[in-house]
Amino acid sequence: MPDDPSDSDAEARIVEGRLKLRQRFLDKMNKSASLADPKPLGTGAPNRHGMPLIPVGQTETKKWPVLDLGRHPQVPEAQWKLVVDGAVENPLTLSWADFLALPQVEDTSDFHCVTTWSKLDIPWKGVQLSTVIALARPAAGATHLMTHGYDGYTTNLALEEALKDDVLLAHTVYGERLPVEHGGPVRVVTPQLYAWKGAKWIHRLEVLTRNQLGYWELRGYSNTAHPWRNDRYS
Ligand SMILES: Nc1nc2c(c(=O)[nH]1)N[C@H]1C(S)=C(S)[C@@H](COP(=O)(O)O)O[C@H]1N2
Ligand SMILES: [Mo]
Repeated sequence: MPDDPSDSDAEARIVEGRLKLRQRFLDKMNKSASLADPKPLGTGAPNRHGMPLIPVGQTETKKWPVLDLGRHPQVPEAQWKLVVDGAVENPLTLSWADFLALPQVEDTSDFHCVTTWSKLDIPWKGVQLSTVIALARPAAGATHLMTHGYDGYTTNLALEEALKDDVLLAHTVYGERLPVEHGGPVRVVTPQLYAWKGAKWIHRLEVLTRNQLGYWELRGYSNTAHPWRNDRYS
């Protein structure tokens, strides 16, 4: 459990834990495709990370389509739980109140769906995924993360992707609570990867010591999912 949020020492420890964990993966992170690709494919002015604004094969949309397996679990905030387990020293389960007591961030980012639409400048609010992973203290051999939704959906992430600053556990969008169809109460967003890497209705973060495939990855979608390499299928 996180400490009392009114305790600023506790908050400082949480922030420090996040930075330390990020440091462990910084080298891999800086070499990852969305930060280090020498020839990113796409069009338009550089985005926040120096990549072309619209990745290759994508078209900007103003609408926000809903894409999922068709089950929209209704999880009231009072019953919502976030489990962090697997290769960690401190497995934990956060309640809604625990989650809201963690340091909150706002971040505006782009959303690239593999079905070729991109929605730009979505204003999210939530908790950095790295904050929650750091609380659980990944074991020395931890390399990947399996994210599980309440609908049974899974998707895998390398930790150097999962720990990026703009990867959020988002509970608010456009100033309102995240609607159920877009994954409320809480979803993952992965702005530097195709959007299927962000599990809606997030329920469990399972830290792994090797890569495992999630729902779409088992069905032929790419493990790495880098939009500026047209990295859609494996
Ligand atoms: N839990 C869960 N998360 C999911 C999915 C899903 O079926 N279940 N679909 C993924 C896919 S394929 C995409 S493109 C995005 C779509 O997010 P949106 O419906 O908010 O546009 O959610 C991703 N996260
Ligand atoms: Mo998708």
